[in-house]
Amino acid sequence: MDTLLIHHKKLANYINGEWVTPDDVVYTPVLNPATGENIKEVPLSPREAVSEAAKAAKEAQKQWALVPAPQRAEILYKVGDLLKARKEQLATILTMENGKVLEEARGEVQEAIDMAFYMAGEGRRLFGQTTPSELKNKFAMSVRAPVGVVGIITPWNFPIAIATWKSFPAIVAGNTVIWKPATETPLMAYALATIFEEAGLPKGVLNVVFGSGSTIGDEMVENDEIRVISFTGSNEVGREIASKCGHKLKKVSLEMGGKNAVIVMDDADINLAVDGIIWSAFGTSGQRCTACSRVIVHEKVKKKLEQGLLKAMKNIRIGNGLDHNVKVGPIINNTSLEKIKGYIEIGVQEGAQLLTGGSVLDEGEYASGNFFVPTVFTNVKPNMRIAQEEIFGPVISIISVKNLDEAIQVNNSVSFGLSSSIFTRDVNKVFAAQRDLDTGIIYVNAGTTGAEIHLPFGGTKATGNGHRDSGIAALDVFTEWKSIYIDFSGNLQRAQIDVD
Ligand code: UN1
Repeated sequence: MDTLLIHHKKLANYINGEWVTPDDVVYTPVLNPATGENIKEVPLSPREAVSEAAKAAKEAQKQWALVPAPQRAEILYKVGDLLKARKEQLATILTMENGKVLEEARGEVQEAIDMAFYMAGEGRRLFGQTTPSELKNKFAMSVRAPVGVVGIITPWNFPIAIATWKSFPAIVAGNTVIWKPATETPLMAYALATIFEEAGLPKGVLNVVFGSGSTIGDEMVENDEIRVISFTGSNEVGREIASKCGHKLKKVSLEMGGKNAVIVMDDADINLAVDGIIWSAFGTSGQRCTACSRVIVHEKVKKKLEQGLLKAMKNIRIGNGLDHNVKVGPIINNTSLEKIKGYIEIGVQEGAQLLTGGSVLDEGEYASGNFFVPTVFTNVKPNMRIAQEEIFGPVISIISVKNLDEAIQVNNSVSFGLSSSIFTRDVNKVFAAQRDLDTGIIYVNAGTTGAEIHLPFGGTKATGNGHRDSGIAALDVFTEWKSIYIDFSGNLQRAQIDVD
């Protein structure tokens, strides 16, 4: 991989093992969100790039499915080794295109490494089931078969980790992939495709097409060669994809965010809760699907928690994520910054009290980037828009409650259901909470972020459509169950009829 990828200012698509740029294509700049610097140009490809990739992927899939799974997995082991060897370089590039601080960028690359080795292990498992038959001398089993060509659409906030949650299980299971990365963060896509190429992945197994969601995403949904769509992104876009895929009866897996809460009970370790809230609310500048954006606190400890938060927030350094002292990096782009600003106005109008933050930083060292000060609203009512809608920035709303039942009811009173957390020392509350919190991920005595790759990732209600990324559950998205009956009786045995 050339350093900083980058002898060429302009990126190309990766189709059928070739780096190709469509004729007369328009490019859009990739801006470093901390500095505003134009670091690369990415093509806005036409729909035909997807059809071309789909043809190649379909052809390649016939052979790839015949490669024994343990051999397919060998490529993932090599990908894992290469990611590991280049962790620092990849993390630096990630910070430059996405803005997250270097420590977190390293963490994200680590997720990709973990996923490579974890899914490579599946090459020697991919377990099916053997099952007794109703009939004598008859053998029954079910196996996982690849679906075919799969389309993956990934967001800018975890540009390499989320891509690996989807592409690694798809590839080890014998599918071929067309990947549309976010145009804000194409360098991680370029890097991952280059690593796959170096690891010896046959041509056509992974194809990368850069472009806008409305063109590339739409063609991926429409194209009949593509049998599965796996999407992570906004609720609005996810719903549109779901309805189009529904009409075509195309399998679709969606992960679309959250309105995640930390619950702090009156018996909690308040210092620990403060640390958990700060890390999960303001890490990645709040731009995680799993970010904490509500704090549901027992009224008896509300003041103490607020004081703890204010004290801890004094020390948060905001700035360029390449600077080791910085804890909160920039917001991805101006559109997101404006959206966050809009929610501050909404919160104030709704009558919430702004405890700290609420403003843009745009002077001096901050002049060319997109920076927003970590923000706390208090005296928030559960039904206010700031407590219901996903802001995707460093903003939390404190809501006070009288007991655990009310805390759980408030937690569950939003349309999303991704992640939640509870701080308590009471074991009975722990068990009640893990049962009653209506989210796909639950933490006890930790913030709402930090999912590990070998567990299913996803949520309930408007967060998704019942599928999961990551963990073994990801294989359900990228495989079909095939049930196989082998009759060795030599007679015609009729199921349900010839049973003694
Ligand atoms: C996301 O924000 O979409 O659990 C992914 C976490 C990370 C992944 C977040 N491991 O916060």
